Amino acid sequence: MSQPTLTYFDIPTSRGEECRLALFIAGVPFTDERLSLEQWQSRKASAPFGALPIFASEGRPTLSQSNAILRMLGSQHGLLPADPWESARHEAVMCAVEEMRAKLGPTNRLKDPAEKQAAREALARTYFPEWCAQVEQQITGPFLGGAALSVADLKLFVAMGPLLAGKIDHVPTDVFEPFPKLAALVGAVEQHPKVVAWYAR
Ligand SMILES: N[C@@H](CCC(=O)N[C@@H](CS)C(=O)NCC(=O)O)C(=O)O
Repeated sequence: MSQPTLTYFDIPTSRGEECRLALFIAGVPFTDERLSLEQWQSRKASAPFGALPIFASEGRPTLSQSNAILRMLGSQHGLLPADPWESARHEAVMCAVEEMRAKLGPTNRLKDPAEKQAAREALARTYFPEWCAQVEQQITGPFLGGAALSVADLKLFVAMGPLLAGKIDHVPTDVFEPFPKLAALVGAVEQHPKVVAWYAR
């Protein structure tokens, strides 16, 4: 049986990266397929929901939607709690990350610099403090559910790392200062030996 394939763009951020990290940490040998935008155009129509990442495994229908892929990998490989209620709580945080991306993502596509700045500053003033406060309340520490790393931690790390590091223009890092558990979680994932190993490859 051939190894499964995770298909995404060749960028170290966002939804595909969190799936690659989960596969690597779980120790699953996989084909890390990275598409250029041109290659993607010819594949888009065949993707289940017209978007990446997708995860293909022999004998199974191709899986789409990052949270579904993460949930499946998490349940199969001990990267989600065994308790269904606690596992659903982790999934709720992953859904919250997708909601946050739905707010931030459109600002990436704004062409007018003044418009982009205004949109990002508005998110920094109102949306992010509220969203982070909600997520902060969910974190046991250091990881979401305590000592064990989960796929929800990987998703928070990939989504929040650039924001906490000040890499997103017009979203100042002091927005995140009132949320020490969130910062500690992102730091703990970054220092996890398997995450370090993934970025050292
Ligand atoms: N809800 C989907 C969103 C997928 C999504 O928007 N993927 C982007 C990349 S992160 C994409 O494929 N963009 C190219 C396109 O839509 O053609 C998920 O969580 O996987």
